[in-house]
Amino acid sequence: MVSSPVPLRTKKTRAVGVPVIDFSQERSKLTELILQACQDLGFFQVENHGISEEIISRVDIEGRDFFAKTACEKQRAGPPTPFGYGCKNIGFNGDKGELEYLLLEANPLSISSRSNSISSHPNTFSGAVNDYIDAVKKVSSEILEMVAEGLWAQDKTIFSKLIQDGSSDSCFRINHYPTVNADDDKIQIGFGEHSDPQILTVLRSNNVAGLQILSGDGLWVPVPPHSDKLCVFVGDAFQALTNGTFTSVRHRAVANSMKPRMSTIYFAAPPLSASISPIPEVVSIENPSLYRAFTWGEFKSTAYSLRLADNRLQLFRK
Ligand code: GA4
Repeated sequence: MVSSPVPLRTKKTRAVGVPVIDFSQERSKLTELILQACQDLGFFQVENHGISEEIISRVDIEGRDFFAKTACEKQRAGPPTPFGYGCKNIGFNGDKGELEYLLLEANPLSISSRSNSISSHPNTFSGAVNDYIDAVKKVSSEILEMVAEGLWAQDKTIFSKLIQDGSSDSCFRINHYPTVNADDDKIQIGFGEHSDPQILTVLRSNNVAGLQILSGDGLWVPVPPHSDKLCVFVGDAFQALTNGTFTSVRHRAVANSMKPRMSTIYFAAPPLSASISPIPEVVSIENPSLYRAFTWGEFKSTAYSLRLADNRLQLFRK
């Protein structure tokens, strides 16, 4: 059952709901609700996701311990080119935000080899991160399989196999937003407005507010911070794979003056060589394919050559 959407008020005083989907409910209903949320907002929260508290708390502890280190110690894991520790600089084209982060390739070998520069207990760090990634990847695959079923795809693994592939280009990020000085006149941006380039993003944060999503009518909607829920975002590649049936959701994180915020984020991506073209079930004479075929590698290089807020998928429209 979907809990009734939490009514929220933005500065424009309009109540907007963020869908919260109970993952423990019956599969056909779950599929329907996920499909609806991907179409309407490109975003939903999941409750009862089944990832154990133990897996979650181990990764939280590793993140907390890392960001508690001195600046000098943290720099040993940087700079993010693109992987490693970064502070304030985002990407390579001048974007900045009030945060520090660890950006890692989501594969066990790469995590293990990096963990020496991140933690004085590298095996504990890599074990915690790899177990978390495994768990969140499983949830992501289930979502992708339900979506494929809901779109009547012949092959229900058509999306999930892209992220399950051993050479998938998925990545993992831990963001830490320290408190900022309160300034009534303007909000301070932790991570600026953007959509994620990948297929699906799964984020979990501590109980500190900051995440906002852009609704279809142009309002920033604050996402209620619940550490026991997962936030799921449709990415640009999913928009292309579904021929625009789903829209990648624009979102941002605003800095909080009261408490530090930490989020752990898994970006589910295909292998670099995978072709991103719409599944046949979403293309017809009435709905011709919107984008020229491209590989994930091609799209990713374009994304990384642009600014955070740019609409990169637009460049691939026919
Ligand atoms: C947004 C989603 C992921 O955090 C990320 C980001 C990446 C980065 O931080 O280096 C990018 C951004 C993200 C999109 C456009 C480019 C690349 C910063 C930037 C300006 C790791 C990703 O894959 O794309």
